[in-house]
Amino acid sequence: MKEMDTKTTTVDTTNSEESAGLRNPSRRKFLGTTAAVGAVSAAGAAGTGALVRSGEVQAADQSILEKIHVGPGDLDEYYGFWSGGHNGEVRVYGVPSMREIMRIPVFNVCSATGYGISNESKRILGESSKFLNGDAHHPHISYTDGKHDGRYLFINDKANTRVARVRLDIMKTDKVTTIPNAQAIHGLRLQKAPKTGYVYCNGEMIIPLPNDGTELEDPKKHFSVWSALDSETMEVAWQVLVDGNLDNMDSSYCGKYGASTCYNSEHGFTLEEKMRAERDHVVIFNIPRIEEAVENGEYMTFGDNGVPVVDGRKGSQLTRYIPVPRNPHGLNGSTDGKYFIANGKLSPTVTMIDISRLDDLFDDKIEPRDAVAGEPELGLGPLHTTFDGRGNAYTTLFIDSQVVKWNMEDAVRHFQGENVNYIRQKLNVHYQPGHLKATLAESSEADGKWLFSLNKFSKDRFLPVGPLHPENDQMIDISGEEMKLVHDTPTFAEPHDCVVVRRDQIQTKQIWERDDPYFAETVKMAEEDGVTLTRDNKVIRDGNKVRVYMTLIAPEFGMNHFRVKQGDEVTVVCTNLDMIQDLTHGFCVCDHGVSIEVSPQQTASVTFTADKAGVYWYYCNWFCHAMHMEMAGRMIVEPA
Ligand code: RUQ
Ligand code: CUA
Ligand code: CA
Repeated sequence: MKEMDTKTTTVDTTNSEESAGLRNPSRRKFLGTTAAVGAVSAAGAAGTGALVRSGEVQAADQSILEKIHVGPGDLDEYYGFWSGGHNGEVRVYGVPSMREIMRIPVFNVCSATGYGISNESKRILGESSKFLNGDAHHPHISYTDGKHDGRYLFINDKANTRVARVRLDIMKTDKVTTIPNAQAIHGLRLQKAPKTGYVYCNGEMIIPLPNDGTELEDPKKHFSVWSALDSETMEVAWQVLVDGNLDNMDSSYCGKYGASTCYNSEHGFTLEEKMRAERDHVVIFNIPRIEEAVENGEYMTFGDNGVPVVDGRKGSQLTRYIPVPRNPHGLNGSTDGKYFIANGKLSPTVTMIDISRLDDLFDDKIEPRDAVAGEPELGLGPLHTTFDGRGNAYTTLFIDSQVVKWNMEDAVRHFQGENVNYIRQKLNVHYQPGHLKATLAESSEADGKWLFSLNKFSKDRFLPVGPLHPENDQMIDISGEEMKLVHDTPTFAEPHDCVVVRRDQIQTKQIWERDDPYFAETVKMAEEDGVTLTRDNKVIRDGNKVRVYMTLIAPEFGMNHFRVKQGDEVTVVCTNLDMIQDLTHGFCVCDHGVSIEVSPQQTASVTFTADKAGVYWYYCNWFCHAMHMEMAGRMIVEPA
């Protein structure tokens, strides 16, 4: 097996021939050019791209430009949900225009909406609201029968070991769970059928369990766990202890299996140790067997979190370990429900695991490697794979800076010894792609229209902005025989992954409903204070705690001033009485770090200390009316 020089993964691999072509200042980027590549049917199955890297620049054809142009006032065909990487948020794009429509704060603090500042968001973040950072990687949308149902989006936080749920009807994060017995949640996927009951997620870093200081050095005593959360309560239902770590994962459309790559079967602590073995593995999880073991009480617990942990280490009847070439990364389930595809990273191959053979594997009728249906060689640094619903797969080649289109059935035939070429085309991307995703390619409805290559480096593709460069998400037309590069979108802080669904699959509310659970706790507090939020403007003192209830109607606050004493803990509860869509107000107090969004019919609250005597203006910070600037009032703080 050909192995790449691992050093090159961290070294810039400038495609000089492309750079030369791309530095032409008169080039009209958007309207213009495709680093097009000819068809590669002539390329050998093992070809790594030399044949097709012409670097030739062609004018994109007019019909594609018409397809991606969404005129003023027109709406996009798809919603795209992009992870915001270590900026910690989710971004909503319109596809194909690639216009950013909204940002949904998840693991970050948002100055505009007050997420991480308001009491409602702090309740959602719980204990973890003390963290100001997050690292969001994998956004996934809930399912009914293998199709997206638009209820929820779930996403992981690698940095602070969390999983969050976003309600798609209001596009707000409504639950955040910190995962115990794990460190760094990475791969995350959902149960696909009959309905998303479980949210599955991977613990990436190996740790001693319990991680309480009693064990610090022995690598054989470091493990990771695979977790299943209940998607409704967002509580951890159970975990599976495994050998090695877990990287990326997917679940089968039949609902029975989960599969996860492991790049550190060695239990290594250092880079060298993690690369020592020729092969690592994919762990297959048998979900019915795991549920049965939990049911029968065959589990352990660690520390005082009480989460049942079943033993899925090598030799367990709950898991199988399928050896795959060195340090695999992405794991993608094909949309026809047939294969789990593990992407080789340090190997130029991807490994196709035949899901229909997994029953036999668990019944010990076949050996682990007998479940492999194909292992096509695609090029250097395969990281992730996506699908067009027409039998083709598309894999990113990080080192080669290419997306390779290949045919799954031809790859299987080749594996069986037939002399067929499974590679269809290699397209240069700019540069070093990680994830890629085609429209609807995480569901049984993959439609093979657009593909996004999420490239880690952008180098010369955009106006320079200093040493920190944006990433480059490239849009590729895959509707025809040939992939065609049509658009570059700069993105901030490494959006690891995205999911693109039809617009009819998402239904949102235009204004809040008064009985929304998002602010139910705050409504309860008001009731206890005898306050009717939609009517009253009132200050309630309770020792040194002061609660200020205020209504907002454009362009006025219900109170043009309120009085507190220096040192008081002040809670301001704002209720927007406007009923018109788009009429959001804000509540911002000068010099107190206080800012919250109050959308139509929403109640939002914030608590802070009035620690300085004096006059402090509060104002509406969301432009709402011709008299928006005048929408302000005074907080009068009497000296202590
Ligand atoms: S990972 S570049 Cu965090 Cu999804 Cu693969
Ligand atoms: Cu209310 Cu601006
Ligand atoms: Ca390894």
